[in-house]
Amino acid sequence: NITKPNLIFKDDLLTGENIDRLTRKLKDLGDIFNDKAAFAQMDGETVVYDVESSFPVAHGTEGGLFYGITYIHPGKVGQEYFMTKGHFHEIRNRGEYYCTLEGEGMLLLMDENGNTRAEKMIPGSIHYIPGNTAHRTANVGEQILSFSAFWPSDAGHDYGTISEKGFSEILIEQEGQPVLVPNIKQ
Ligand code: S6P
Ligand code: ZN
Repeated sequence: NITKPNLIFKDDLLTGENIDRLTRKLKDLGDIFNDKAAFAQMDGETVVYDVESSFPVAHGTEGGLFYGITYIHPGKVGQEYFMTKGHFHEIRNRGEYYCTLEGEGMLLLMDENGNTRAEKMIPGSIHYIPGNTAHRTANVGEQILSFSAFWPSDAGHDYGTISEKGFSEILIEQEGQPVLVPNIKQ
């Protein structure tokens, strides 16, 4: 029941051997949401996001590019919006581009000194993620947020740093608006 953007990317472009599809459910994301009491009340089978990626060259290849579309469902755990795990790239200096396809979101960016900032995502918005910068996306709207991503094939993913410490700020809804507030977990 995911609304797919049918204007640019058709299903038949995302078929073949080098396509990877993954689904992240609430039960896979226990460490990223701060409100543990609200989390415990929710169904672990709830889908938070799906990612379809195209890997035209082997992982680790220098000079290649990967492409993927992420679909984040609308929802919240307590006041915190549904969001991705978030990661640094394993080769820290590798950058990435995101382009929003549909919906409304926020891209959280944190440098290695723990400074977090956020960029508003609206259909057509293009976001440059510099190297050495952790990135996470949150759906702040009421429909699916989807965006395409383009990153170097040797970038790799480091999820450990974020899963231990999180971002220095979290994105919550206050009076109907998304606001960044300090992460008390840190
Ligand atoms: C990959 C790129 C995206 C994310 C996707 C899910 O470098 O940034 O394709 O993998 O948005 O987020 P995460 O943090 O679970 O990988
Ligand atoms: Zn990335």
